[in-house]
Amino acid sequence: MNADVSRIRNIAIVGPYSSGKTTLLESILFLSGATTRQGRIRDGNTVGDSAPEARDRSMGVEVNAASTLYKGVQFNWLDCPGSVELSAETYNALVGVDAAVVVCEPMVDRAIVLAPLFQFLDAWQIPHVLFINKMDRSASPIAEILSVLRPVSSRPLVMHQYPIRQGNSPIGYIDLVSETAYRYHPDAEGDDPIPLPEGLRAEEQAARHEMLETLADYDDRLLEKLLDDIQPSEEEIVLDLQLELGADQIVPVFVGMAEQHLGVRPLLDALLREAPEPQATAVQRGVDMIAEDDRSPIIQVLKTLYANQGGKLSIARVWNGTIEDGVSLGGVRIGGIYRLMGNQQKSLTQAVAGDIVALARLDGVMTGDVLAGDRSIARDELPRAELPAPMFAWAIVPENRSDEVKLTAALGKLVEEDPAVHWEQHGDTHEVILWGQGEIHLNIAIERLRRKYNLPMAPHLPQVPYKETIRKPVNRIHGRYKHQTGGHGQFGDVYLDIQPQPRGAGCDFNQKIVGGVVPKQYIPGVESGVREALDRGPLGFPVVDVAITLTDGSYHSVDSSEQAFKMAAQVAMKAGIPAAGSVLLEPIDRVEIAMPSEFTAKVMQLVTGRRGQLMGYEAKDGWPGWDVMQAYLPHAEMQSLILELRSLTLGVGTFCWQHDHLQEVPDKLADRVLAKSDR
Ligand SMILES: Nc1nc2c(ncn2[C@@H]2O[C@H](COP(=O)(O)OP(=O)(O)O)[C@@H](O)[C@H]2O)c(=O)[nH]1
Ligand SMILES: [Mg+2]
Repeated sequence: MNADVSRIRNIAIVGPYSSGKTTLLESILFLSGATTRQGRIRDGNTVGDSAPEARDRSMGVEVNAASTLYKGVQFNWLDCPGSVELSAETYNALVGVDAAVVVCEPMVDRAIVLAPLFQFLDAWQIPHVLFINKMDRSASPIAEILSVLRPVSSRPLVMHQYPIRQGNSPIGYIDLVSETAYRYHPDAEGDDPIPLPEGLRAEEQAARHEMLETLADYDDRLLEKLLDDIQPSEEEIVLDLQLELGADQIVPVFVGMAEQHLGVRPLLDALLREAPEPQATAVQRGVDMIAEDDRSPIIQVLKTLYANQGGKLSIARVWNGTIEDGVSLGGVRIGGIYRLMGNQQKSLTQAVAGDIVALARLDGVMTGDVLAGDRSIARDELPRAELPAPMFAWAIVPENRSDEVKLTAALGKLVEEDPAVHWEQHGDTHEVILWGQGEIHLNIAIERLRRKYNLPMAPHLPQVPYKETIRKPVNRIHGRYKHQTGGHGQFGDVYLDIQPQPRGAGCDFNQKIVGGVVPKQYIPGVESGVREALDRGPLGFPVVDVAITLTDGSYHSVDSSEQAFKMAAQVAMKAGIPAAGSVLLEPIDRVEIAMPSEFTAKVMQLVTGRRGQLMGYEAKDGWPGWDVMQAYLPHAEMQSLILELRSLTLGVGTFCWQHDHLQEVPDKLADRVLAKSDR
């Protein structure tokens, strides 16, 4: 094992949109000397969020990587986007870190927005601390802030610091481990120790006692000491914090104001002391770096991006071994190793196990992929984050017709950069459909297509793939095709019975010809005429669930042909299907909606208001305080469901769906659909 590994920490900065993650990273880079001036979100000059899509929105749209050296330890930071629509980007990155800093605001009314993130971190047992930022924005006592945050985390929150305020302004903190009080002093090498404020002694004691009791829940020796009223030493407490954070048993809590660099240094110092080393994570993921005999390299891609000049970069965690520039992994040659600082790159000759670096030109390699030694790309060798189910779609058309040929290649690269985007060409409507997590997500995708691949796109809601069928049987529908052109004529003549079939039965073609009135060799012509007519019924949509039987007909010994019988069948279908009473069918999806239970009643109204059929709801397994609802919803009503669901649920409601069946569209609505349809 490389000796350097213990000098590396890989830390993700995660949390809700606008909680201050990018500002925190900016402060960290400044305080550790990696940058000489602090960028500001509002000035658009931060190291993170450098992509135009991010600057335009003052919002992270993708993972930003930056590295610093702090007190001799190299920190690799991944600043992850907070928008729920971009969670896949965040989750893919979290897979490769050793710990996460969850940044949140001291909000007392929106704590629930942290729930999905905590769920992911705990499912993956990723050690994480909580940094309550923007302490200048809240006058609520820390105990009140914590009391709303606690129910959202399945792991106990352990106060590491107790804030000191003057009026409403935070001016310092008490470190509960050493019981030392500090006044913030961001410009110096550290904060200034001050005497413990007398007025806070009782609160400090209570908070410390609570911290120790929580730590003792996972440490019997500490528990015995507490029972015997023996004070544990500072080293013992630090060791417990380290072990219990490392095992994702507790969530240490810090406070501060990233924009003013307040509370950032103590956070860094605690991470330095208490955050797990890379080796621990590797073991947890099933890679044993300690095995002396196996130093063959294993890497995993956490993020893929195409730089503006078109070069592909894969941000990867080195799980094992040492990689060198130019070597091949999984049959793919590494075309450069870089350390990233926002959009700046520094070239490296090698990277050791435990590091996170950017690798250039890994063709064909996707986010989440594992590359190892001589083996081929392993897609499932190490655990990878599950992609969220697509919830929102746009149909896209190139603004310039001539760009159509470039589209497939560009969409391929787009999906490489963002595996949460899917695209398909719809079988019925032939539209190119982009699937994703919502409007923000797809807008970013469309801006990337425009900016990186010079493909301006016009998006619109996709057509609903309606179908049509018939209501009643009609028999002996006659179709005759007779044509005389020059010498050789054409003649076909058929009688068809047309019958409705149960939903889902599909379309059948049969024949009951007796005595060869339609010769065998012409029957395939009849069938193909019938099938072509079914592709597009009188309402303009594919016809489903009908049975067509060829019962009778006649032929001409010279003029008949397969083609003529095909035409005759089409004549019969054209008359027969409308006579059988055409009806419009719409796709109905089975949906499963998850939301905090305080919103369940509202979501129920949303579903019934959208012609949904509610099947019921129950507590969501493993998600305290959440419900999951089952319902059937018309696909037409699903198109913007996620937008309303989010606005009802502070953004955290989600759903997954699958097509279930087709159902008749109510008459009034059908009239409206048909009036709008340009078919
Ligand atoms: N009042 C206050 N504002 C802050 C603080 N930290 C960050 N902000 C502001 O909060 C906004 C969102 O910050 P940003 O770092 O982009 O959040 P992110 O979306 O989590 O990356 C920006 O306008 C910051 O200037 C803080 O400590 N106090
Ligand atoms: Mg950000």
